[in-house]
Amino acid sequence: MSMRLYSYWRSTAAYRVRLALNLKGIAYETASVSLLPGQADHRQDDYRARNPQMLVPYLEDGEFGLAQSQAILEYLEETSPATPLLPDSAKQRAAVRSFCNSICCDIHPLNNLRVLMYLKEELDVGDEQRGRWYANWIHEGFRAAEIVAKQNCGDGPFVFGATLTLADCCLIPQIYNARRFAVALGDYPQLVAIDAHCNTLPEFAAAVPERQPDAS
Ligand SMILES: N[C@@H](CCC(=O)N[C@@H](CS)C(=O)NCC(=O)O)C(=O)O
Repeated sequence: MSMRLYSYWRSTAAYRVRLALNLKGIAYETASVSLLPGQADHRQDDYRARNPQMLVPYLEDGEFGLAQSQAILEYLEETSPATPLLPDSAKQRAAVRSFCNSICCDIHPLNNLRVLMYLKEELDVGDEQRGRWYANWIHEGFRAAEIVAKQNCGDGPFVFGATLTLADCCLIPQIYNARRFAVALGDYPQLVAIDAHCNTLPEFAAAVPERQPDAS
């Protein structure tokens, strides 16, 4: 039985999981969960029964269900090791996870939909200031990611050199998201070059939000 990914086409966190599934050649079906404010499927009872956090992605592998993209990536890595997305050595694996955390723990949660909605609806923060909030956390995170990528990329083309890892699966969706919110990326030539290369690969092309069945 193929896996089922509860996903929204523009979800940055679901995009990470799509990349890992594609790179590992794992067949899956998409169950669309709209995050659009008027619809908010993720806040309905049936989805909440699956994932009490009311966030996407959520992966079902038969009877087994799992929330949190980082846990899902690790699960896929352990259960489908034939195309590894973590390096052999413990030190390199830790370095890849460290890079992933810098994006997934320290950029993305601050700019998540519910945070932006809270700023707007509860704290009455205007569009211009919310844009500044958004860009600030991207720049803060990408300034560091650019340095770490430069230290590790060598001749590239990936964050950790010649080998594609989970670092690329976490970086590319965050760059997509930054562009969507019109954040200038001129200070991050290394990150932009990695993104350009990754997007030439079919597994990345197939994961872009606009190519998903629920894209609108
Ligand atoms: N730490 C979670 C974050 C998941 C997450 O924040 N998903 C977003 C979409 S990228 C979401 O469902 N947002 C709904 C909301 O903010 O209400 C993960 O990595 O899976």
